[in-house]
Amino acid sequence: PSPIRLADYRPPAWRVDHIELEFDLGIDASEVRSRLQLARDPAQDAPLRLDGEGLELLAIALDGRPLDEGTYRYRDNVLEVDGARDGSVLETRVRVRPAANTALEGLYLSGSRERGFLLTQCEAEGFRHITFFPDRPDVLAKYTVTLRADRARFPVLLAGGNPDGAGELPDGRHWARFVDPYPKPCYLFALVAGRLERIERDYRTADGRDVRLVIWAEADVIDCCGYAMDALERAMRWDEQAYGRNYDLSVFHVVATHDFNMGAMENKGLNIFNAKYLLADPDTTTDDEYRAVEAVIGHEYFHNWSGNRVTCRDWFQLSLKEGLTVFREQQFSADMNSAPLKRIDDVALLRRAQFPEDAGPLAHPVRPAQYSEINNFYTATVYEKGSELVRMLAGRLGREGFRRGMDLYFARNDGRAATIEDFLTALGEANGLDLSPYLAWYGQAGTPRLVAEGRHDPVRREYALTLRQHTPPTPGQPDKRPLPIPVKLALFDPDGRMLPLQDGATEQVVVLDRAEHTFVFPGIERAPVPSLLRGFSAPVILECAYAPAELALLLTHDTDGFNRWEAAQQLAWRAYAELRDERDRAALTVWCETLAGLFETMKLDAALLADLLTPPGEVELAERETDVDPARIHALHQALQRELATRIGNAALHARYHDLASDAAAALDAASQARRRLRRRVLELLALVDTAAAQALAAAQFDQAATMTDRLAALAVLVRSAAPQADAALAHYRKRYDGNALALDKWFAVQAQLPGEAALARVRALEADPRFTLKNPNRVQALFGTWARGNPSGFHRADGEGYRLLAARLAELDALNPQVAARLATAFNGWQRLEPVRRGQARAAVAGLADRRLSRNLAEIVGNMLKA
Ligand code: B3K
Ligand code: ZN
Repeated sequence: PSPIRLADYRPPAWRVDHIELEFDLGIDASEVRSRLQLARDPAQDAPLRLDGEGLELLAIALDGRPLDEGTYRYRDNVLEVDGARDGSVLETRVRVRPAANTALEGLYLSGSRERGFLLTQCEAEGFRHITFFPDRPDVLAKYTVTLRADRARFPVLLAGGNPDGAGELPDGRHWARFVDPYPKPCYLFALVAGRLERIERDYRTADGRDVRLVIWAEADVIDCCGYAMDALERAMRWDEQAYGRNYDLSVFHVVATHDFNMGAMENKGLNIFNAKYLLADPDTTTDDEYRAVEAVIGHEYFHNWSGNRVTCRDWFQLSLKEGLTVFREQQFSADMNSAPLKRIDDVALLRRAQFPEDAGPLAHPVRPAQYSEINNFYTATVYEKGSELVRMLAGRLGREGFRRGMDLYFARNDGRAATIEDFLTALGEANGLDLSPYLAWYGQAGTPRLVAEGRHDPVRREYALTLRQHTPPTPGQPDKRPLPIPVKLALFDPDGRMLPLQDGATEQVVVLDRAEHTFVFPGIERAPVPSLLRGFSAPVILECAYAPAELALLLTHDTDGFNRWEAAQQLAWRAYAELRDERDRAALTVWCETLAGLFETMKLDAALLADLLTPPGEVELAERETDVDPARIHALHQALQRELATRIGNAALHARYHDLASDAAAALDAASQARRRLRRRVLELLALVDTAAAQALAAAQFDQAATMTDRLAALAVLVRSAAPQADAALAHYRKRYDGNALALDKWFAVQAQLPGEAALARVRALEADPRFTLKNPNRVQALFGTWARGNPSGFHRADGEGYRLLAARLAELDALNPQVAARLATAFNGWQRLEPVRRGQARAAVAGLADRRLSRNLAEIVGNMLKA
C-alpha cells in the first residue's frame, strides 16, 4: 500500500455536523444504527465516501429511502454512495462482532464472555470498525448516542457526553442516552457496557460548574481506585490554576480495563484506562507506579483541552496534542512531586527510548511527513521529543508569556482541528515574536550534537564559549539544517561559586541558531567551569571536553539538580569507556571518589542520591557504540558499579541499608519514597560486592516488606543475582498474587530481566505457564517486552535463539493484535549496530518475518527496519 503523505492533505469533501448512533449490544454480535447529517464542501466535487472496516452492512437509506444495489458500493474498506447532496441524511445499520475482536480496536470484549464487559477504542482509526464515517480528525460532529442491552448482563451503560435519559424496555432490556454538546472527531467517541462498580465524587470547577466524577472498575478491583480519584481532583485543580482551563461537562467518567493496547485514552467525558495506570494500593503498587497513575490521570484529563476542545487537523499533527499534553503532564507531576527528580526521570526516559529511535532505521520527525499505518507513530519521538520542543518554546517565552500564548491558542482554536503552525503562531503572536524558526525542529529527525569549547583569556578577563551543532543523517534526510538550540548556562569559579553574568544574573540562556557561534562573557577573572544545557534546555547530545575534576565540581556544587545528575552521568560514561578500553582510570577514580564522598555526608536528599549513584543503563551505553556486544556491555556495566560499591565500602553500604530499613512503614510521602529508592540502590550495590549477605538481606526484606516497592526490589535482587532464595521467593509471590493480574505481570517481568544466557530458557518456561497468554497486551509486554526491549544481554544472544523466538511469537501475535505486535517488533531497532555475528542473526530473523504475510502495522516496522 502506498504511504499517506502530509503534502497530500485536502480538507474533507463531506462533513458530518451531527451523528445519531443507536447500539443494540451483545457479546457475540452488536448492531449499530447511524444517522449522519451531511454537509458538502461546495469547492469540491467528490462522491460521498465513508470509511468502514469489517462491517456487515444490514441496511442503508439516503434521505429516508432505502438504496438500491448499484447506487452504493462497499469495497476495500470504503462505502461509496451515489446521489448524496448538501444536507442529505444517510442511515446505515451494521453488525459487528465484539467477542471475536482480538485486535482491541473498535468495539470489543474485555475479560471473559460470562463476566467481561464491552468497550471501544477508536484512536486512531477504530471508529471505522464500528460504523461508516469519514474517519479523520478534521470532521467534527455533535454526537447523540443511545445504548440498548439486556439489563442483567449489562447493568451499566455509558457513552461520552452528558446523560440524557434512561429507561426500561420489554424483555428485560434497558436503554440510556448521552448527548455531547461539543463537536468532536470520531476518534474521541467511546462507549462502555457491562457489570461495573463505581466510586464517585462531586467536584465544583473554578468557574462554578458542578461535575460528578465517577471511576468504574470490576468488583474485585473497585477498592483500588481511590488514589486515582484523588489524583484526578488534583489534576483538575492544577489545570484551573496553571492554565485557567475548566472542565466542561456535567459528568466525567473513567473506566479501568485489563485489556488495552496502550496506557489510556482521553475519549470525551469517558476516559478509558489500562488498569495498570489506574488501580493502586500499597500491596500491589510500587512508588514509581503510583507516580505513573497520577501522571496518566493528569495526561488524559489535560487532553480535554489539549486534544479534545482543540484537536488535530490530521494525524501528522499528532504531536500537537501529544507533545503538548506530555509537557503539561510533566509540569503537573513536577508540581506535585519534586521538579528536579521529575526532570531526571524524563531525560533518562528520553535517552533510553527516544534517542535510540532517532538514531536508527525507525527515525522520523516529530511531525512525520508520511506513514503507512498511523498507529506506528505513537512513538517516543512524537510524545517525548514533542514535549521537549514545547518545553523549549515555553522556556523561550517565560512563564507568563507561555501562559499568554496558550490562552490565545485555546481561544483561537477552540472547536477546531488545528496544526502545529497554528500553535506556533498563537504562541508567537501573543508575545510579539516570530517562533517560526522552531518549526524546523518538527520536520527534522535525528538528535543534534552540540559541541561546546570554552577558552579563558586571563589578560582580557574574558570567557569565550564556542558552540557548534550538527545532526547526523537519518533515513530519507541525508542533509540537516542548523536548528535554534537554547542553551541555559551558568559559570562556576574554581571554588564552586556561580559567577555573575549579564545584569548580575547567575544564569543565562543563549540561543545557537546557526552551525557555529562564539559567545563572549566579559569580566571573568579565572578559568570557569561552564554548567551547560541546565535543566536539559534542549534535546541534544552535548559534547564538551570536561576534565574529570570539572565534572566533579559540577556534581558537587551545581545549583541545578538536574545538572548535578548530568555531571554524574557524564563521569560514569567516561569511567565506563576507561574500563572498556582498559585505559587509565582518571574518570573512574573521580566518579567513585566524588560519589563515595556524597554518600558519606548524609546531606543529600535520599532520592537524588539514589539517582546520582545510578550510571547510564545498558541501552544508553550501547547507544554510543558500534559493533555492539550486549553481553560485554552487561559485564562492564556490572564491573563499573562494582568499582563504585567497592569504593563506598561494605561497611558503609550495610550501615546505610540498616539505617534506611529501620523505617518500614508503608507511607507514600516523598521522604518515605526517597528512602525506599535509596534502599533499593544500596541493596543492588551491595549485591555486587557482598553477594551472600545482600541476598540474605533481600530475602528478609522480601518476607517483611510493607510495600510492593520493597517487596519487588528485594525480589529483583534475588532473581538477578541468581540467589539460592530466588525460587522460593518467586513461588511465594506467585501464590500470594494468583488472580491479581497486575501483580502477576510483575512476576513475569522480574524474571524476564534475568541477565545473560539464562534468560531464554526462563522466557520459554514462562510462556508455557498457564497464566501466560498472547491475547493480553499487558502480559505480552511484561514477558516479551521486558525481555526483548529492556534486557539486552538476555535477548541479544550470539546464537540468534532470542531473535528467532521473538520473530516466531511476533508472527503469532500479529494475527491476533497487529498494534501490539508492531510495538514489540521495535525491539529489533539498532540491529545494524550489533557486532557482526549478532547482526547477521538479527537480520536473518527480521528478513524471515518480512517474507510472511503480515499486518500493515508489522509490515511497516519490519520494512523500515530492513530498508535503512
Ligand atoms: N491518545 C491515546 C493514544 C492512542 C493510541 C492509539 N494507537 C493515549 C494518550 O496519548 O493519551
Ligand atoms: Zn496523550
